[in-house]
Amino acid sequence: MVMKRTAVFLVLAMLTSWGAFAVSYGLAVTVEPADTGYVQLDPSTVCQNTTNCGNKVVKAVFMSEQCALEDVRILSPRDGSMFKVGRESSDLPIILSAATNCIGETRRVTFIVDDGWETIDLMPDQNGLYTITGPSVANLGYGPHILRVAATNKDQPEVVVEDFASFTLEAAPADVDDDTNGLPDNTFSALHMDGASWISAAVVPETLNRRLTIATRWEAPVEGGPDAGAIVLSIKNPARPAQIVTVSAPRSLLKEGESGILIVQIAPDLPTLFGPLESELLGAEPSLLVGGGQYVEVSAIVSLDNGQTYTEVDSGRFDEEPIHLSIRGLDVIPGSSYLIYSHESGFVRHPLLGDRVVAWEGEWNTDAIRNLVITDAAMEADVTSLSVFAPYQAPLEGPKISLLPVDLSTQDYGFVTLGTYRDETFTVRNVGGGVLAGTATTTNDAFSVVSGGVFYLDPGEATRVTVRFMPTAAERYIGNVVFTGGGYATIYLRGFGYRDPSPLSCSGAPSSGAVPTPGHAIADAALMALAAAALLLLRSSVFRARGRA
Ligand SMILES: [Ca+2]
Repeated sequence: MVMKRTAVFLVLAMLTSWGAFAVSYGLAVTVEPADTGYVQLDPSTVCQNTTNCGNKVVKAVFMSEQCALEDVRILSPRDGSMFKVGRESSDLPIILSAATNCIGETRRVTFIVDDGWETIDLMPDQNGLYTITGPSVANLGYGPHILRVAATNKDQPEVVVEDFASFTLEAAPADVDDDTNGLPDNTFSALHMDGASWISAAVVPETLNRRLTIATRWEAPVEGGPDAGAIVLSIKNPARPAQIVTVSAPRSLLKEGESGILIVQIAPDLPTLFGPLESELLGAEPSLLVGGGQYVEVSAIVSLDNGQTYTEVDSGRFDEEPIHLSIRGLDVIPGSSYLIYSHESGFVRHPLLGDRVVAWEGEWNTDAIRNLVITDAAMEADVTSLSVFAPYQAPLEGPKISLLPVDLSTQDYGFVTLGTYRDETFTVRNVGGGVLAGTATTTNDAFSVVSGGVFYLDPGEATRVTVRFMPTAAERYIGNVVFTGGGYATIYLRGFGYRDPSPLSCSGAPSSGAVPTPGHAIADAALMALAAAALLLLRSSVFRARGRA
């Protein structure tokens, strides 16, 4: 409830002194209605000792309306939630969120789970949302649980408002996510009612990192029905304890008769989020990821027939009612230059593979980001288009070259049979701003740049440079590969030429004739072509992603 600010009367007092005598005039302040605000003296320290007041004019300043703390709402897990937990995800913590009606005047919010676990949050986000990490699924155990929340007002007298929510944890059968991509293969049928939620931590085989997913279903608000507040999803990687990503969406995003599911996925890198092949479609990253940053994919799907058919929520709805994104646990300094970028991605439903999130071609941009706020270790913004989001350092002024991995200083080619060769590939990245125009050259003829020797890199863009070692004598070779443009980088190269007594026994081709082509390269190319064809098939059978706002 918002109290009406009315009046502050009599805001002046005069304090005088003559020599050793002091006279003070008392202050009389009335705030109406009573208890809706408070008053401070300015300067606040004046005349605490009436013998040392001097000639001073003191004014009383109306500081703020005092919010009457009447309401604390548990937003996650919502009352009645049923969590389905994907396989191998039992170490995921349950994230607890609550909000009060007194944004900015709530002193603390205390969360208690099953009367045996308790913690306090003192740091709400910009929307007044208190979010903390609760016990893990394994700690809680499957079955029903009770969450209690208490909030305390900033000003005296302290008021505690309590609220309760019950929620249930359930191990999802393996066939709910048959393809193990971390999403239910049919999200609506897995989450069949309001408040049903999904969490999983799928290991991506190609990167061995975990793609964390949380999703929850909600129904459109009903005329005259209870307003259950925002839909809030928070997720945290147990391996990165400080980092919590929270996404909150207004319940009214859905129109009459609609059911919706909000989905948040996070990963430490793009190949983990989208898969190695899909992530190649994304445009070059604009800058370096902020330390402690993660990639956050947000999707919202909607159905008018209880999940029989569904599409993504039309992006135009977020213009009116943006979604709030908070990324905590970042190495940021308040007031410094950081940006949240987004890049198009989409939610698709494949008849064989099931529900999945895919990357689209495009560019990273800041078009969908509004009201970016950088606070201690956190970045928050309202977003008007759903896609993948990431926190970046502001691009540097000039181009700057960097090698990946950054600690690579020596490449040892080992023993290479005469007449054959060995290739090694290095990644060069522009970690500055502006275009980096550069070259890669070698200092010994036994080493040669066979691809990527000239590069033009936009900020954040990377390229691969392949250097071949092809010895001509049975001896030791040393050299360097030197990268120029946006500074200078070099890698020390070494290798041995080896005279094989039986020239056909090993990895290489005969020395005469065409340039040898290792057989596995052909196999790789065939696999890539197959994968690309599968991707095209996938794309042709899905609905198209949302446009940018
Ligand atoms: Ca799946």
